[in-house]
Amino acid sequence: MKQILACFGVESKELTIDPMGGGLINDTFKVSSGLPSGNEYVLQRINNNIFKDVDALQRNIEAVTSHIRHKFEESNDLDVDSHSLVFLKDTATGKTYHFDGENFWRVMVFLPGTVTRTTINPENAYLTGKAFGKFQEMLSDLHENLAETIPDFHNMEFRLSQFDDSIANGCPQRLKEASYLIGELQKRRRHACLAERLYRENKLPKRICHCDTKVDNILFDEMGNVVCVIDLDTVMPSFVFSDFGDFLRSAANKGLEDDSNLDNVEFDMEIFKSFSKGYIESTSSFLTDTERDHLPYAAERFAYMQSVRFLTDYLNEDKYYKISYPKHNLARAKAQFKLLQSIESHLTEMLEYIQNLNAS
Ligand code: GN1
Ligand code: MG
Repeated sequence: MKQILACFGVESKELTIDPMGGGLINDTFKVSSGLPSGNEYVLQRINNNIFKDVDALQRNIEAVTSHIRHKFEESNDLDVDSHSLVFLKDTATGKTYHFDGENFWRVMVFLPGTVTRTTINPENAYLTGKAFGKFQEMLSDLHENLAETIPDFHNMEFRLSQFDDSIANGCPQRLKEASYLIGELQKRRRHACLAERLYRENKLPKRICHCDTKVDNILFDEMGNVVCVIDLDTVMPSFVFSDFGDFLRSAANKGLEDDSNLDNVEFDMEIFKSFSKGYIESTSSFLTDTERDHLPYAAERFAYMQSVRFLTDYLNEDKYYKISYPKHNLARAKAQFKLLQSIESHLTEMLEYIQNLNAS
C-alpha cells in the first residue's frame, strides 16, 4: 500500500496504515504521515466487481464535489476546505484513481476533527435532515449527465427481478430456511414498487440523490454537526425517497442493521420526527406534494429493499456483501424485515406528523 500511496505523492518513512470503517463494499484505510503537522488521508480499494467503470465513477464524484465546492465559494464560505472532499491525483496519469494492474485505488484528504457515528440522537437527526435536504438542493442545478455507477441501483422492480432469479436458482437448503421470509416479502412486492408506477405516470420526478445515506456515511464534527456526506460512489438520479428512506432505515432503528436479537429492532419515532422536521425545512423550495406525502412510504420502501437485497445475496451464497459469519446475510434480511413491520405499524402517525409539519 505504501507503493500505491507513493503514486499519489504521499510518501514518508513514518507512514502508518490502519483499517477503517465498516463499509460492506470497498476496503478503507486511514493513513497518517506520522509527522505531528502532516496531513492524514483515507486510502480506498474500490470494489471493481461492483463498480465496473471506475473512470466514470470518479468522473461523477469529481463533478459532484466540485459543484458543491463551487456553491460554498459562491456563498463566500471562508471555511470551504474543512467540509469539502478532496481527492488526490495519480501523479503519472492525473486521474483521481490508480490502477495497479489488479486493483483500483483512490486517496482522499482526511478532514481533521471529523468522526463517523453508528448511532444518532434526535438533535443530530434534525441537523442531518437539514443537511440532506441541502445536499439535494445544491445538486438540483448540476446539469452534467451523471453515469449510473450501478445500473438500476434503487430500482425496486429490478431488485425484485434479481430476487426472483435467486428464488429460481438459489441454494435449496437456503431457500427452505428462508421460506417464511420469502413469503412475507412476496406479499408486499406490489406496494414496494409504488414509486416506479408514479414515475411512469409522470407524478414523481428523479433528482440527483446520494443513494447510500446510512449513518456511517456522514462525517460529524465533535459537536454533532454534519460536516459532509461521504461515500459518493452511488450519487445518481433517483427518487428523493432514496436519501430520506435509507437514512431512516439505518438511523431510526433501535437495534443494529444485522441484529440477531429481533426484539431490539424497532422503528424510532423520535428520530423520524426530528429528521423529517429538518428535511422538510430545507426542501420546501422544491419538494412536490406527492414527494412529501410519500415520505412515510420511503421509509417502508428502503427497509423492504434492503431486506430483499440481503436475502437475495444469501440465496445466491453471499456473492455481493462482505459477511462475518455464514448466515450473516440471512440475519441482516430478517432484521430489516422486522424494521419494516415496525414502520408499517407507525404509518398513520408518520403521515399525520409530516402533514402537520407542513401546515405549521
Ligand atoms: C452498502 O458501501 P456501504 O457499506 O456504505 C450498499 C448499500 C446498502 C448498504 C447496507 C454500493 O453500502 O446500498 O444500503 O451496504 N452499497 C452498495 O448496509 O451496494
Ligand atoms: Mg460506507
